[in-house]
Amino acid sequence: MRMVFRWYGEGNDTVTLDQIRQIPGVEGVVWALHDVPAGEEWPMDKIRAVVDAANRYGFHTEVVESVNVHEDIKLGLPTRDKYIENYKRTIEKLGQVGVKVICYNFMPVFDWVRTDLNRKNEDGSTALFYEKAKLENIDPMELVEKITRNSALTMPGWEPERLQDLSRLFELYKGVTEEDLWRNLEYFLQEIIPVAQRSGITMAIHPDDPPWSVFGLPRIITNQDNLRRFLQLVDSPANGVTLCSGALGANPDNDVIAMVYEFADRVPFAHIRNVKIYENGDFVETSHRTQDGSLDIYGIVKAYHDKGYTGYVRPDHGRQLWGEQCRPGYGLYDRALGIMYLWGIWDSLERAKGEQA
Ligand code: CS2
Ligand code: MN
Repeated sequence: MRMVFRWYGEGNDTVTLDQIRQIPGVEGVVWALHDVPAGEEWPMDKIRAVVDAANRYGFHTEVVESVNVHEDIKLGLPTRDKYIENYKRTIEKLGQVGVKVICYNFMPVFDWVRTDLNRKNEDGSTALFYEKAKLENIDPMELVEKITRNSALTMPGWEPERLQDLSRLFELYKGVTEEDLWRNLEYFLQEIIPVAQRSGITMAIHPDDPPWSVFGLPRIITNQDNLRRFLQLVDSPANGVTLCSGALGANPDNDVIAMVYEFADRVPFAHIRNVKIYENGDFVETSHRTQDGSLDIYGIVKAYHDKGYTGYVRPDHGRQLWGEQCRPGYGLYDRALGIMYLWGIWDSLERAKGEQA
């Protein structure tokens, strides 16, 4: 596995490249132009500025997360074609600077959804929390206000321009079924995958987080059967998945280990983190260790190892520890601890394999 670390860019992250450099075994940063609205073409000078900044610290910039998809594409509106053209131009430019993987998602309106960004754990740390009953009873607008109020830095997926239009978007999604969303996704893939392939890039869709419908909006990248269907929509090596254990694993019916065994060859990028699921359907993000949550992180890493995985891996979200002031989920400490746990498992498996041989 090739370890990478999400970095939001100069002035947009409390974590610096200088700090990331001190985490063992991190070879690259996962980045994006967070200030370019979804649908617009990424300007080359801004792309180069991030690449240069990362390179100065010895990091590569081969993984981008995310190039966001404009809602008109997900809705299948006639205006989608101009946004798809912009998306293609961005893919080509990223190919020119050596990007290998582009992570994106196809969730209507919202990206990830939680009800609490600073849930206090017993040990005094805080974490992202999803309270099922609360989500079912909260008005989406209220949730947006709460989420944006609780984070000084913009949360990915909760960019103001994406959300200012909320009621209009909900209106547009009325009557859009899961099958409509599948059709719109297929249309998008048929357009962009050949461009990605020519550019030396694998597109890697991020699963829906949580992997079920929220606020009555359709969601389709939610389970093993749907991932299989997704990969067959355009059966090309340039059409892949960002297998996010924490997103998929929030549904106890999802067997993430089985998904790794089935799809590893089409997973250029893996997010590995743990969640603790409660009986009432709530879940909280925990430290990476298997014992600390509901997911068998050891088993997941072993599955990648068994498959001879050579793709990129990042610890996903972490808790906020030791009073760290940071973007919720994206502090330095817990993600660094997560990396060391993942390396611990990986190195032990490597050593054991060497001894057997
Ligand atoms: C998620 C998403 O993995 C994550 O960090 O919280 O924000 C993810 O970045 C997007 O869904 C990918 O497009
Ligand atoms: Mn993820």
